[in-house]
Amino acid sequence: MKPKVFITRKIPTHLLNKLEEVCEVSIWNHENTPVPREVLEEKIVDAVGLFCLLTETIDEELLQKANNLKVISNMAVGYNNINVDVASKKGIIVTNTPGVLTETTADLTFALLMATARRIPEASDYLRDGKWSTWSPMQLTGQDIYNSTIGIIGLGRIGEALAKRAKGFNMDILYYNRSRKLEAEKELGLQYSTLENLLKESDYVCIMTPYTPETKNMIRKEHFKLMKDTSIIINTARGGIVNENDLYHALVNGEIWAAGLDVFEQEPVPMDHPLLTMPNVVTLPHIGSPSIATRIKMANVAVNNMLQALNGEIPENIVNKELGKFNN
Ligand code: 8YV
Repeated sequence: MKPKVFITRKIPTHLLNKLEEVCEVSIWNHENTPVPREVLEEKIVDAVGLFCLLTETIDEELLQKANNLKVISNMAVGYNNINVDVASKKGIIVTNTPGVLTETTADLTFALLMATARRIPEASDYLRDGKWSTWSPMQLTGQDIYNSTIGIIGLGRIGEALAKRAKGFNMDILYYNRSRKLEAEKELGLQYSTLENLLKESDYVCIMTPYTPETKNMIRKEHFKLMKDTSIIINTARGGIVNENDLYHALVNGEIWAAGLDVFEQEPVPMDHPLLTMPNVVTLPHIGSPSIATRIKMANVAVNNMLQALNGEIPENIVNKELGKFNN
């Protein structure tokens, strides 16, 4: 009998076929509607494999219903949507898709930085709204990027890829991380900094750290007060790392100059969110990783992780590594 696998979103046909060769696959095939909780609750009962996205909350209550589940393959590098502790206690392997989305997400982060600094969406709307009737020297003026200072909070793979882009713009690069990255310091000329110093010195503060209980609300009221009034905050990591209410007030009070946000505490972001009313906030619908090629690579890695686990192997991208050791 083939093991049952539930997939919460459409994946490329060739990858679906690959799974179907060895699994009995059922799929939530509705592109624009997330899988309803009751369907997830029903499917989890006898699924051996769950292939999901960040949009699915795999919490303790759901995991307690899983009688046969061996593996959760998350098609994302982040896995804050999954209660990994409970999964581990139940012996369920959790996997993610690191590596393949690094450069694409760093590209988007730098694009958002540039769009925010030079007010590109606002300028585009200005033209299309028929407001371009004349020219005045200080109209739509932004901030310089070349030769400025960037502060990177979280120097993982994507943070380091962002630093490489910043180096091309001759930026001074500060970083704050749990541990020092001496090789990256040498190769890219990065300077290790305290969080306070980074906030004080940077023209661009980029949030690149994973979302964990330690990083929840990491940037709040007192941190905005340290920043320059010309500085810009960019978040392509997770919304909950920056306190949105405090960010809104920092922008209203002119404590910082602008923000570029690809992520929000609640996604999709409610349309009456105060940050959506600010002209100096550039907003994106969480599009760090979706280039066509990267999305196919992510799905491929997630399928391989699933197949390895179902085959009794330790998947290449196991998150709860203690289970891998135990199985060994
Ligand atoms: C995805 C992401 O868009 O990988 C991540 O952690 O945030 C993005 O790449 C999203 O997670 C898809 O599940």
